[in-house]
This record gives sequence, C-alpha cells and structure tokens, in this order.
Amino acid sequence: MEPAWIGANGKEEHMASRVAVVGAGPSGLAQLHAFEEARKKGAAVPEVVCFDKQSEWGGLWNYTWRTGLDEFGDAVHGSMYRYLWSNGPKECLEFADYTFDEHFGRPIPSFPPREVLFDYVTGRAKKNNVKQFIQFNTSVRWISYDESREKFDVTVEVLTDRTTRTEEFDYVIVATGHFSTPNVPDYEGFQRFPGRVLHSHDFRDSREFAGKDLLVMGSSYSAEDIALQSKKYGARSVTISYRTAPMGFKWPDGIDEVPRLVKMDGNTAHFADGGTRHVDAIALCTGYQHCFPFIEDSLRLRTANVLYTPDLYKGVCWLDNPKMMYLGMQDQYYTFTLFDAEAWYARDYVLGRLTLPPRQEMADDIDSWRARQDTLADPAEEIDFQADHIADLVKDVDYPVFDLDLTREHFKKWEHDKEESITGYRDRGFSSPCTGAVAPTHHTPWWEELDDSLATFLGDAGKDAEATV
Ligand code: FAD
Ligand code: NA7
Repeated sequence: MEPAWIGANGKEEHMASRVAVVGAGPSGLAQLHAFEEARKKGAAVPEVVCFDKQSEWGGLWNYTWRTGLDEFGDAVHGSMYRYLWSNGPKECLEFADYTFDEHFGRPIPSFPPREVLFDYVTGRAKKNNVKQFIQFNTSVRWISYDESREKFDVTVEVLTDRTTRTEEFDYVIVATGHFSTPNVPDYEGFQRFPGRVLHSHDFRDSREFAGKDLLVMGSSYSAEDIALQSKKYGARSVTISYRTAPMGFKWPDGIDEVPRLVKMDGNTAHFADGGTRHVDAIALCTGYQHCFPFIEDSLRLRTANVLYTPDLYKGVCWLDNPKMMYLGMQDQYYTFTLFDAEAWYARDYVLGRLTLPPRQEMADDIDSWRARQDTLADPAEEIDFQADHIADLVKDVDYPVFDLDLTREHFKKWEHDKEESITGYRDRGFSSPCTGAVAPTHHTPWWEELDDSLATFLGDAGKDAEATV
C-alpha cells in the first residue's frame, strides 16, 4: 500500500502526489535539497519533478556569453557577467548544512568571484544527487489550476526536440528568479544616439568600454558594480546618473554621480542640474521586472522588487491557493539562506507538517509585514526586516541552527565598509555563522585583481588570516 500522510489541505495524501519545481537555480536547488534531506531522515516524500529551460543548473550563477535569445529562441535567462564577484559577504549566504569549509576543505576569503559561488551552490546539489530530479532544456510554458480536480496542469516544452506535453501536479513551486526580464526605460535622444545602449541584463564584459566614456543609469547594485567594473577594466570615465538619490560612495577617480538624465543630444548627455557630458555608450542599470508569462492570471505574482511581496504568505504561499508557491521573489540582502528557509517551509507544507491558518489570518499577516516594510528607514532596518523574515520561517521547520544574528551584524558592517571604501570593502573578512571560522584575506586586493577564475582565487586562498571581524 502507498505511504500516506495528512497533506496541506487537511486531506490524506498519498505517494501519488506530485510536486513541480520550476527552475534549478539556487532557489529550486534549495527545494530539491530540502526534500532530499527529509527523505534521508525517513519521510515519505512525494514525486518531485524540476524543470529548467537551461541545459545546466545554477540559475544566474551559470554564466552564459549569450544575450538576447538563446539557442532555442527563448529569452536568455542569464544576467551575470564576467568578473562578477560576490557583492555581499559569503558568510551571509552560507548553507547551514553545507559550509564553505566543508566544500572547499579550508577557509576561503569572504567575497568570492562568480565561478566559486557556482561551485559551492552546485556542490551541495551534487552531494545530495538532486540532478536526478531535473529535466533540463525544458521550458515551462503554462501553469493553470483546475478547481474540480484540485490539480495543476503544467505544460512544458522540451526545447531539444520541440515536443510539448502537459502533466498534472498537486503542488507547484515557482523558482524562476526575477532578475532576467529587464526594465528598459526610454529617454529622449536614445533613438538617435550613435553609441551602444544596453541594459545590465545584456552586460557581459566590461572591457568593451575600455577607453570610452560610459554613462551608467541607476543607483542600485547593478549601477554600482558595473560602474566600478568598467573603470577597473579601462573605461576612460564613468558617469552615474541617478533618478531619486545618489549612492554617495567615495568613488575612485574617473567615476562620479550626477542627477537624472533629461535627454541625449547626439553624444551629449543633458542632466537635470543643467550639466552636460560626452558619452560613448549607455548602460541602463534600471532593474528588472517580475515576469511570469507562463502562469495563469489567478496564480500570477505581480509585484515590484520589494522585501515583502503582496499575496505571498510567509513570502512563499500564494494566498488564494497556497499549493502554488514561489521561492526567492523578494528583493535580496539575504539570498541562499533566505531561499533555504523558504524551501524548508514549502517542503514542510507539502509534507503536511505545517498547517496554514485561515485565509484572513494569512492576509492579515502579509499586511502586517508590508506595513512594517513601509516604515523601514535605512539599510540597517531593511537587513533586520529580512533577517526577521528568515527567523519567522525557520522557527517552524528543522533547518539546522546557525547564527542568524551574526549575519545581521555582518551585513551592517558590510554597509559601513562600503561607505568607507567602495573599492576596498571586498578585501574584508567575516566569520562564519555556522562554524565561527574567520575568513582569510584574499591574496590580491579586489581593485587590483583582474583574474576572477576559481583557480586563481583559490590558488593562495589559505594565506594567513588578517580578518577584521
Ligand atoms: P535564478 O538564479 O534566476 O534561477 C532561476 C532558474 O529558473 C534558472 O535556471 C532559469 O533557467 C529557470 N527558469 C526560468 N524560467 C523558466 C521556465 N519558464 N521554465 C523552466 N525554467 C525556467 N546574489 C548574491 O547572493 N550575491 C551576489 O553577488 C549576487 N550578484 C548578482 C548579480 C547579478 C547581475 C544578478 C542579476 C543577481 C545577483 N544576485 C546575487 C542575486 C541572485 O538573484 C541570487 O543569487 C540567485 O541567483 C537567485 O536564485 P533563483 O534560483 O531564485 O533564481
Ligand atoms: P534594482 O536594485 O531593482 O535597482 C534598479 C535601479 O534602477 C534603481 O536605482 C532605480 O532608481 C533605477 N531605475 C529604475 N527605473 C529607472 C528609470 N526609468 N530611470 C532611471 N533609473 C531608473 O536593480 P539592480 O539591477 O541594481 O539590482 C538587481 C540585482 O542584481 C541585485 O540583487 C544585485 O545583487 C544584482 P530609483 O532608486 O528607483 O529611483
């Protein structure tokens, strides 16, 4: 007889239950891992099927040179670029059940380049052999829910042979990320601008701007990093234009911030303060849209890039049908840690270990988080808010204990470090919230390090620690 348990809807569930996970990036992999952890401890886990439209796992961390459309004519998912280094301390995203020390066999510095984090994320996935659950090159085209059957219909296209099929699922967990569909504003004069205008989604190699005057639009993470990168790899000048407020860092020579762009006139940029600059190329670091064209209207999350989205109880369960779940849809200080907490929560809901309150209580809970979100005055309060969100998730599940409060302090210190030195903050070392080990200093200051390969990064990574925290 099939193993049975009381499921999320209060009814007896059987092994025939099926869970679809859409996306095998860090969030989707966290979900597969969470189910495996439960299964290894003896839980009856339903069939889990993960679909990813790419041919490899790791989501955004799986670098691609492609831009625009991929080899199948789908929109390219990747937004990461060459020479991308972690923009926050790795200690604030460390898996509580798979430490950096375990993966690399020794302490490594706090701000690794992309390839190193890709290696880490996929290392845990390999350890639990979750690849067996993933169907690659398989794009989810449509998700709908049939009330009468109480089933989701998930239509997928296998891109390699262009076949389409629809499968039935009891739960759907969407982990497709939200930094892939660019928000692309238009400004007067773009149409006739003689240089290149690109969005950060299509940015791949800053050497393209060597010797050029680059205009960067935006005042958040992408603007900050692309401005620094471009200068580091040889841009003649970088002008950052903000819409609302400047980032205000102490920029190195050759980078500065100016107010809102009013218009382009040929190669001349005109700003709101009356200033003008010569510009050879424009990088729109203007953010992304949450975009789920493959989800029916009644299940589709609609949100701006915020710390607590509307309509998701605990940031995970779709209010009007909690069997539909989303992972990683928040604006992110915390990343992998948040995804793990959400994945554990989603798993335990599916396994019937958690009972959700009535709809009105869930709605009130979302409202109270969002009301608090409206009061957040600075990054320190935002960090505490997101840490509290994680605490709210892990209190109900068996996610391994780690020092969440230490990561709050790390993030606040990191904010301070950035203000002190925007080119030097990545040279600091932090302590692990899992092991307490202090990260060593990288062998080369980040501002001088042009090689971002895993081999070079790890080459001398064990050098004597000169950590600051
Ligand atoms: P993603 O990584 O986006 O993965 C989503 C997966 O879903 C992809 O594999 C994609 O192929 C798949 N997918 C999408 N649509 C479909 C579909 N219809 N059917 C099937 N599969 C689909 N975070 C940090 O912690 N540190 C950093 O330094 C950092 N730097 C960043 C730099 C950039 C430029 C960007 C854009 C983000 C950065 N992030 C960083 C944040 C990043 O969002 C997270 O680290 C993480 O990648 C999010 O994981 P995810 O699984 O939610 O989404
Ligand atoms: P974010 O953090 O969503 O920031 C988007 C920025 O774009 C923000 O500064 C906006 O300014 C600016 N923006 C948006 N629309 C416009 C227009 N029309 N004109 C000018 N400026 C605009 O996106 P990021 O890409 O920086 O970061 C996303 C992730 O990628 C993040 O997790 C990183 O780790 C990497 P505003 O302040 O709203 O005026």
